[in-house]
Amino acid sequence: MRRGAVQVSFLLALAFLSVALGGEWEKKVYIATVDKDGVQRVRIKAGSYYYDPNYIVVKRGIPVELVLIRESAFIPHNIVLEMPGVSIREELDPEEEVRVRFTPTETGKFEFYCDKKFLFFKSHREKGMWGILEVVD
Ligand SMILES: [Cu+2]
Repeated sequence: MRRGAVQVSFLLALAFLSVALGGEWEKKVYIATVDKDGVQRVRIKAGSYYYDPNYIVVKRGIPVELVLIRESAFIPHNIVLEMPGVSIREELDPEEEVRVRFTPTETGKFEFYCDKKFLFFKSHREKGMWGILEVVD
């Protein structure tokens, strides 16, 4: 094989590996609306290794309910979210939706993520299992 071809196949292999192993983070935006019961309800799929949506916009001062659905049966996932007045760390369940409720009191962008990690492998967060909750007025 010529040198150029070797380099191209090497790059292709790398690209394939980075997708296969995670590490891709593609922004998936969801702008929450207020349900009839006055709650901003957001359904989030949590899989290996992503949240979908992973960029959520909510309004300040209105209750938020995150409804999390774990897509993977065997790989455990959770959600961690720290923001002023809110401290969440919930394990997710492959059988049942997990609901997390809070009311954002301050505007800003706050990161949520999965803090699972297997042995010496990259953490789920490093593999792309994180997102942003943006609180606006
Ligand atoms: Cu995870």
